[in-house]
Amino acid sequence: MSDVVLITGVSGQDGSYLAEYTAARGARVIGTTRDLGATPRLPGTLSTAIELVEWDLMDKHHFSTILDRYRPTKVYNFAAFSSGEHMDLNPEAVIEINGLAVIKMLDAIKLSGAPVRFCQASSSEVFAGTGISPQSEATPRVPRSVYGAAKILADNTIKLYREKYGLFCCSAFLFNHESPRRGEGFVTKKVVRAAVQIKAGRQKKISLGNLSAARDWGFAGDYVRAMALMLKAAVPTDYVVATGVAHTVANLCERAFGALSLNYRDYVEVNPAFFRPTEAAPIVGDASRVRQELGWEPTTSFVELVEMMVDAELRADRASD
Ligand code: G4F
Repeated sequence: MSDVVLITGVSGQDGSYLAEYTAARGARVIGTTRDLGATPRLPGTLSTAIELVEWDLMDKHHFSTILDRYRPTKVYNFAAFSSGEHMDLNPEAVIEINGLAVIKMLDAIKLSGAPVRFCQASSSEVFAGTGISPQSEATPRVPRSVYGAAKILADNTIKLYREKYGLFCCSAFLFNHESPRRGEGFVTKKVVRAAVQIKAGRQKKISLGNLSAARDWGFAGDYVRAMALMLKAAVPTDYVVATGVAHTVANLCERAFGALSLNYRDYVEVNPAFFRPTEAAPIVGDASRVRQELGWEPTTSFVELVEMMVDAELRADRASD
């Protein structure tokens, strides 16, 4: 029997990569969206490869009817507030969407009695206050934002439903993962876009926060592949998905501007308005477990990722001329 894959947040970066990955492997792909009329254009050939269905994440009854109607074999949850800059704004909405909505989905799956496999896009933000680095599955979850607290609520409920009710459900602790499809609120896209605009002579400077802030940046396409492996595994398990290598925002600037033969020091200004409180310890993942147990490997290095983003930005810029 071929897979029927249901993806929430399908129009976002991760949802669209996973939709492409699973559709290319013969799955019927159903993507949920809150408002069909307002759904952004899907990248590439996705608009013809997937079926869109309208669903408000807080409506558990409607999710049950979607489960009945499409009978998915796998559900991937990417629907979330994801912007790093705004992790504490509107805390109730963040808890509802990043936490409570996950519980509603799990419970609807439990009540349906169907053998649906569920994978949650969790985050390295759950480790932000831990003080231990690198972070693995064994690292205590200590949030530093409402966003992190909501993800932990979802992760704990997933573990509970797995252990108490036998659901095949798991969390992928995704460290920062980027691509040409990244939104502008994230530092990678902000830097790459500015570098291309500066090269074209349309922008003079870019203001950034802490240039020494370090992140473990990987390619989103690699990370959704890890999630697909998690739902193919014999047993449901939570995994850290990361490259294990940290780079600073300054390294990012150096690579992005360098790819355009520019020296970032000539264009980058530091603005304290973009500073965030520093983490208790560097956010770097130890992904040994997913590598050893599922054979996952990232295929794209940090340098290749930045160059891929710069190339895509240049192409988009030329196309818009
Ligand atoms: O790109 P960012 O905004 O990503 P952040 O906050 O790490 O969040 C992302 O990764 C998390 C996984 O760890 C996800 F949970 C979350 O959903 C999202 O995907 O910031 C990256 C780093 C930070 O240290 C930030 O302080 O870049 C630093 N930074 C320095 N200047 C900046 C800026 N970040 C942004 N967005 N804008 C700046 O001007």
